[in-house]
Amino acid sequence: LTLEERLAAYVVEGSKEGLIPDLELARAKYSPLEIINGPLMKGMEEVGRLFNNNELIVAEVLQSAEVMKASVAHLEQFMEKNETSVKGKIMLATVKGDVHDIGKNLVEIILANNGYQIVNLGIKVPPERIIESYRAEKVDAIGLSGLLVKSAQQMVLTAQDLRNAGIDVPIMVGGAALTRKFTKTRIRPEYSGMVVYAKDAMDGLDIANKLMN
Ligand code: B1M
Repeated sequence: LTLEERLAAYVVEGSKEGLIPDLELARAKYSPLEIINGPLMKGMEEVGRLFNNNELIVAEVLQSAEVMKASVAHLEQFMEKNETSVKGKIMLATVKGDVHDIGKNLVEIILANNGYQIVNLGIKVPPERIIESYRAEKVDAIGLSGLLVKSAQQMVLTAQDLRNAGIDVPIMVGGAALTRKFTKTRIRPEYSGMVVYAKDAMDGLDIANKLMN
């Protein structure tokens, strides 16, 4: 197998044996984000496909997630950091009913490395907790993540609850089940502030930079 194929295979097979040395080899050729968005994401897509075909069980997908998390944790130290002054404070949450957090945590790393203070509320976060934390933390924007189809609908409900609580700071939404169109036609009309769709973590950073300007 080529180096790239091996990296994808660690994720698919949920195996960490040899992972770090291969990540180090990859670092000679690619930036940390290129490694994550390239071969590692390719492995995750394959995991999603196999899982969908009932060729993997949840316990196996969990091991794949562990490999992805270990890779991101290793690569994080080599990511570019632009520590200027604090550009803003952003809250992140995976919406109620959803446990997927690898994407959200990647967004946290990228934003934190680029001057943002992050309040990460974790997974399965109900709207009440977002509202409560917003009041305590006074963040400049709220980021919602969700990978399940039902999470897109949960974002609509969350936006409604935030609006009803009188909150109107910009909301950034992202995650696999979401689209720009759904964001525009279904979430935006339910909120009084801005609602922006981010397709990946770098897009999230671009959006945050625009919002804070
Ligand atoms: Co689950 N899962 N999972 N899963 N899982 C998916 C999402 C699924 C598509 C797999 C499939 O069937 N093909 C499917 C959803 C189906 C649907 O709703 N249409 C699915 C399912 C069904 C489930 C369960 C219901 C399975 C079960 O129990 N029977 C269950 C759900 C439990 C729940 O949430 N209540 C479940 C559980 C799990 C694990 C726990 C085993 C594990 C998660 C571990 C964890 O996160 N700690 C897991 C995994 C790993 C996946 C797949 C394989 C990979 C997700 C991932 O981490 N990708 C996934 C299939 C897939 O996506 N290919 C799948 C890598 C990550 C970096 O990408 O999160 O997309 P992603 O983030 C991207 C962008 O989306 C964006 O930036 C990131 C990249 O830069 N982004 C944002 C994300 N959030 C953002 C927020 C932003 C901005 C950008 O601003 C705020």
